[in-house]
Amino acid sequence: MVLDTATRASVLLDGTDQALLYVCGITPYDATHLGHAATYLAFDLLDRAWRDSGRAVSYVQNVTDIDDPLFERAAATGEDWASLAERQTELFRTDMAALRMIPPDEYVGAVEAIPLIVGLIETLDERDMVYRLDDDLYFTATASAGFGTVSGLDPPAMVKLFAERGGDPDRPGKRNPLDCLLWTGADPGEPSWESPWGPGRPGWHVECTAIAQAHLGATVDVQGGGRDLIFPHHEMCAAQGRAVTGEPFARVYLHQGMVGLDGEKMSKSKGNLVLVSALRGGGTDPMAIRLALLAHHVRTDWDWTTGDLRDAEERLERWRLAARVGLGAAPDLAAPGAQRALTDVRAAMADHLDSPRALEVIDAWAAHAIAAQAAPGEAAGAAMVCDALLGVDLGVARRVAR
Ligand code: 5CA
Ligand code: ZN
Repeated sequence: MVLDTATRASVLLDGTDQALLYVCGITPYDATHLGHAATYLAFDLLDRAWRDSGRAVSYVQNVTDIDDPLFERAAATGEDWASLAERQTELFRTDMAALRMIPPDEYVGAVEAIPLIVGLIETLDERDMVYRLDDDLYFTATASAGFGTVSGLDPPAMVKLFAERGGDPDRPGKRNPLDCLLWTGADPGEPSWESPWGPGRPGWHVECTAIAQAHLGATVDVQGGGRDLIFPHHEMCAAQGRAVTGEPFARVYLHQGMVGLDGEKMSKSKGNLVLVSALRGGGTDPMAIRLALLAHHVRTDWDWTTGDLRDAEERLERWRLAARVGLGAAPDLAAPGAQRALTDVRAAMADHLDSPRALEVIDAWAAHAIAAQAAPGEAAGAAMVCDALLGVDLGVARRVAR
């Protein structure tokens, strides 16, 4: 079960053999901070749980390689925006691999998705949900049936958040303050692309709607991201998606809590970042970073401290010590200790991706194994459970697999 943001209910994520996952990807500058990593970890756990239950997962992430902050950063440092985006996307992929996130089937950039985005705007236009203001195009968001059902916010709260998170509720000439940009006319000195409405570039929300629908279909099982994306981003994606197909955009909306530093949300724009690459560069074991993130529940907002890392390093050492006896042995998942670990970690993951509880399960196994000397097959089995369900490599399972 997971908690659906839209209905505020715990819902089962079972269903057909195929699971469709769309997670909002990075805007490629200053990647990858620990907040990003926490978000992608949450969906990696979901991906692993789905695969463990026998479902085939189709997983797509976008890369927002057209966006003001990216262009501004490139202009400030004198770097070409496209090479900045490419460099940061590559760094992100390397960080994700180091943290043992199963990669999505596709990373789709906004630039390469322009034809899809133009097509989607044309369909919205046929439905009479687009209007022009100067050189820009707007989506009549509030006219879309079901607008507001993802965030559950009332219009004044939406207007306030819209202004804080990149929207333009006060622009004169808009039909409704909450209408969102689909296309912006070209600004001199900024990158632009040809379209039926003249040169310009796409808005942010329409990027994710177009990519998700083209690559996964009308309705994904889960749209995911950090909690900061509930409004306006996921509300707008949902409204556009429904307007195009008449179907719900996502069955479930799942959000990761915000990771902060010193009491503030960790964000590129504030500059209060701890980067995965900086920790790795300083010699931190990526598995300790992963364990530090796993120690916090998906739904909890939390602040990163050096204590998080210290605790995770100690835990990793204990787990590796317990698993070491399994080195080279064939994993025996039927051994009682390994079987209990498998059953209990599965149960924790099925219960709202409760990773702190899963860590307690392995802690208990490790304490028992260290005190009572687990048999090699059991230790290799428990290590396999950590590897497969939690993505934590204890240096045993991989050697067995070779
Ligand atoms: N490109 C858009 C999504 S389409 C974007 O929000 N990019 S981002 O680089 O700002 O964030 C990437 C992902 O990390 C998003 O899902 C976002 O919700 C999540 N995220 C950003 N900051 C944090 C944070 N401090 N804690 C947890 N998750 C975060
Ligand atoms: Zn998105």
